[in-house]
Amino acid sequence: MINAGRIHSLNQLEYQSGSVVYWMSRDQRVRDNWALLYAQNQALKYRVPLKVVFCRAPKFLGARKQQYAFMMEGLRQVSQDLNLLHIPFHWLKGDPEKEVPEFLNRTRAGLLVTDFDPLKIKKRWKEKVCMNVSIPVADVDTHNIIPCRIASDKQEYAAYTLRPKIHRKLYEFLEPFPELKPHPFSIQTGSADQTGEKIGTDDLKIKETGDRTQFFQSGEKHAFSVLERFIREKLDHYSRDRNDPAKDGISGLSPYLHFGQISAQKIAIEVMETDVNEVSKESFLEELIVRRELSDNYCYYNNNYDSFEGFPQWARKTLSAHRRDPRENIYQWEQFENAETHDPLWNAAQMEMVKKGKMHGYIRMYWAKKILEWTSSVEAAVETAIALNDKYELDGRDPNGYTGIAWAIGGVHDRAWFERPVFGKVRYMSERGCRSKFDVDQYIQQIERL
Ligand code: FAD
Ligand code: FO1
Repeated sequence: MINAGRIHSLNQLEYQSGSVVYWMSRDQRVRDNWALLYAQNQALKYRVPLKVVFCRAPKFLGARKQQYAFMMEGLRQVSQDLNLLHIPFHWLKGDPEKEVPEFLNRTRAGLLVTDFDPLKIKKRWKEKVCMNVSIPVADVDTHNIIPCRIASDKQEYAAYTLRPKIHRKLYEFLEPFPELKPHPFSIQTGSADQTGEKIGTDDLKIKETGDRTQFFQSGEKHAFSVLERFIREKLDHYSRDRNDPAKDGISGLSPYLHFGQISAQKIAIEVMETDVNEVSKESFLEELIVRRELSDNYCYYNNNYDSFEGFPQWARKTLSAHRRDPRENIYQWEQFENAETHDPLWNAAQMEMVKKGKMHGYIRMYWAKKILEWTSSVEAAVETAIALNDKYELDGRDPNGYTGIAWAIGGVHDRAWFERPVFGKVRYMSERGCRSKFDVDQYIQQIERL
């Protein structure tokens, strides 16, 4: 059975008749997907067909071909796996606010299920869809282990205020996933939506060469092989190596988690079952569960998650007091994008993101903080960091990114430190500090060799 805490009605309408549709968006997977499981259990209850629909929006938050190519490859595998279970997968293309209601009304659907997402753009999409359909709509939080709305009913101050709330409810929600069943009620042949227009990636003009990252292979099956390799080869020394960009010590799971190709809950269950040393397990689960759910909490409860206004009062005050401090260097967009600053470490981080599509987690903190140091205003820094992050990161356009940037530049979920120019009391990071933590020259050489 599905824990009712995961299901959230978006309108007060009752089911009358018609098929059940799961509008897949954030959680692009067949296995371990509570939204899909809930949609099937409603379709079985009403003895009606179950359909899955995905609407490809143009230019989603600055996404480029690489990210679309990765996503579409994963969705192609999803559509194949669903067809094996007699669950048709429909591609829509265009503005979801228009295309989704049109699909539901045309096919006379009776119930819409979608997946929880704290981003403003998704809240807007769902509001508009609800205004244009007259059927019950529910969203299911299948991205978080503890559903975001259940973990906390307000914006949390820091990890230490959310952690106890998470740990108190973890065992209630950390349940194993039931299997999805082959669906017994299928649509009559020739009915209105049999067409289910097939959209490949041809209209995105994705070239096999430059437009696909060769560092990450997309899809649910590959996501599991990345997890298995992480558990087998890296988890044991994760707490020792996770902050060393010169080592390959982190999981590499974020692109798969971002596109929902693997469930964080499944990862947590698999990791907990291993007999790896407790310190590394705890350190990984802290990132996977507490830090990640803290990002959803920040974006869900703070509409200014992507701007200076979202920062805590103390940070806005101290950063404003230092607005007029002279900046030693000021760089323009092209100099950042092309990694042409005076700092070889920063340039290497930027090049890692551009070449691999994924910058090492530790260096993202340094990378963002230097953008604050080398732009003319805090607002320009936030805008530049978000734009670069969402343009080049495979795992970009994600609550973790907006929150990570707000942490680095605006002290969100952090505390005040000793005051200094430009940063005020926001935590500072220096190249010297990095040199005391890891082999900076080795990292730079590795990136140059990419
Ligand atoms: P691992 O260390 O193996 O972590 C496993 C998972 O735990 C990650 O996939 C992620 O889901 C979660 N996690 C780890 N660290 C964090 C964190 N600090 N905050 C929230 N969740 C975390 N993450 C993104 O997914 N997309 C982004 O666009 C993004 N931008 C960031 C920008 C800045 C300035 C900062 C400081 C952090 C950003 N992060 C972002 C968070 C973190 O750096 C990445 O999630 C992590 O590096 C992904 O690599 P991994 O899965 O190999 O990491
Ligand atoms: N979700 C959609 O429903 N439709 C899209 O066309 C779409 C494109 C897209 C491109 C890049 C990317 O990183 C994410 C994209 N997503 C899309 C949303 C994604 O699945 C996540 O829901 C959010 O980015 C994070 O919450």
